Amino acid sequence: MLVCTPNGITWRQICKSGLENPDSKIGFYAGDAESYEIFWEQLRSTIIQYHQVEFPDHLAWQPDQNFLAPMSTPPLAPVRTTRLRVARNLAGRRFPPAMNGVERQQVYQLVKESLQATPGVLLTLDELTESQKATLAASRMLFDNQDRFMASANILDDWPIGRAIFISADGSSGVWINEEDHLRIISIVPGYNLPKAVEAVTTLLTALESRLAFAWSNRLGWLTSCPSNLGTGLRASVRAECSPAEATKFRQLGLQLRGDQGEHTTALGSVYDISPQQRLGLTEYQIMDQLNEALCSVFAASETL
Ligand code: DAR
Repeated sequence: MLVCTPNGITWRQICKSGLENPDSKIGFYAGDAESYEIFWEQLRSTIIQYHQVEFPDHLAWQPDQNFLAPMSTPPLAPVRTTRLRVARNLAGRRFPPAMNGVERQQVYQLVKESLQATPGVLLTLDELTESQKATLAASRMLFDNQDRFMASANILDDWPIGRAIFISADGSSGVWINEEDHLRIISIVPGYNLPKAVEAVTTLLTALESRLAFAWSNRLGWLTSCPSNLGTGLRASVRAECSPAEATKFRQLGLQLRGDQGEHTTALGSVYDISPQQRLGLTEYQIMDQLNEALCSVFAASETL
């Protein structure tokens, strides 16, 4: 008898992207919250290995509910921008890998209503002018349908139905609607400034969570399409200029270095996107502290040379 979740999600659907893209790091995308329960034994080892956490099954881990405690960060000349990204999915709904066009439109409408009182502009991707696309791309707030891993996972199906971008009035933050998750809450601030990025992200997240319920499990925290974002759903990163020796030091400290143009890109010249990999089993503050410690130790050390 074919095993599937109450929403009809099968193991083959969860594995589809990894089967079609052997170079995947994870290879799985959950189609709903129940995927992590029904297929827990199949997913458990990947989650433990990626996040370097252990799961005594009786241990219910609770993320830090006060989200992000501001922290003071010193000026670091090599850092061009600071970015925080929080992933959330709406409770009780299928996730982007398993949605149809009607469901994607429904999520868009729910999020649109929840942001009505928040100063900013909401743009649907099917209405963007070339000029708006260029402006969003320049501020790294535009998303597209070019990721082959997500295409294989059916995350890009029905494109561009239900896809939209909310930009805050001051332009420092935004919300991607129906990208890899229902919500990606993003702040990008100039230079090295985690407190300002924290303030921008929490303003939007507070507005959203006052009207919407997010998919959560006591074992895994906030539930995301990709297991790599489970737990806090937080990716804290900087774009920074660093030498090959500094890049090696960051890798030795366990940080991920990506190209400057986003995931699956290589660095153009000496500008890297630098971030901790772990999102699960620690608080948002600990993730940011890990990034802050690494940046200060590597860049401060270089300044003394
Ligand atoms: N293509 C997936 C991505 C892994 C992490 N990044 C995400 N979720 N955007 C892979 O398994 O390589």
